Amino acid sequence: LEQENGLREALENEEFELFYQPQLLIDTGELIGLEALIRWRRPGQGLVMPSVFIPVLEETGLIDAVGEWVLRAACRQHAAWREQGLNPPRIAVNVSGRQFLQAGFSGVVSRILEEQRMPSASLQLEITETVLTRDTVHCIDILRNLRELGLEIALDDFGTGYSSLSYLKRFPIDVIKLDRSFVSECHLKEEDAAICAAIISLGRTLGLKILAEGVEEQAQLDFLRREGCLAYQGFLFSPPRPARETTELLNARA
Ligand code: G
Ligand code: G
Ligand code: MN
Ligand code: NA
Repeated sequence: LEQENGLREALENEEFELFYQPQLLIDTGELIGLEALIRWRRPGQGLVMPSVFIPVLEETGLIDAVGEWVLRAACRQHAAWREQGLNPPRIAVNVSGRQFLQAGFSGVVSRILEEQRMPSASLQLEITETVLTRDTVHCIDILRNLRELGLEIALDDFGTGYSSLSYLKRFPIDVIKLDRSFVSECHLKEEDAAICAAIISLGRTLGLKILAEGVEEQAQLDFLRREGCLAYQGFLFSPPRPARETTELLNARA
């Protein structure tokens, strides 16, 4: 309960903050996206990472309100960058399972897009594959509604859940995010290389974009390029950084 009250106050006192991690095309290095990742700047305690508080937000239901804050904050930041003439790329926002399945979620998204004058094609929502295993017919419905708004859907942490591959054909999605657990040793272990290659190949066949997560080394990037992976993010190019530093990156590229 103490944690819950702390998080409620964090929302009221605007202690949450978004960091942004660049996403790049593997072939050209073009900046194609920024993943928004929440942080809690807790007075006297420094930066608290989402793995610590997202589970509490989920358990208490506060994730609906915080998730809405994240969406609005990301769209507002995109608007600020547009107004500065920085030609910002698409922003990817993580959506938790509970938030995704909440009644009226696509209505919330639609309202925020309008309110922030966000070009819907500039927003991507990341859903983990585990969420989609619950009530598939209902999930497909929600995904359709969201895509009708004009935004993109990415399947986060792909390969780590229990969904069958046939889901890929049934779900209206745009992007597969190849989980970092496979990428981290794709240049060293034959098994991981095979899994990455198979996911990339399957995704390409189905007409999906593939983005590799957690790329830390040039050798990983070289492997992914050879296999035909479209895009990547990871410490090799940049960790998630605060908005101000991301503005500098956009300025340097403008
Ligand atoms: O940055 P990192 O430690 O930055 O993020 C850890 C995890 O927290 C990621 O797997 C991500 O899915 C989750 N996460 C980060 N930001 C958000 C957010 O705004 N909403 C939700 N639901 N999850 C997030
Ligand atoms: O939503 P998702 O689970 O993809 O969240 C991304 C997480 O991965 C964040 O915690 C982010 O800080 C982390 N991350 C991003 N790039 C790298 C990387 O190159 N290496 C590692 N170990 N973690 C990364
Ligand atoms: Mn993510
Ligand atoms: Na991920």
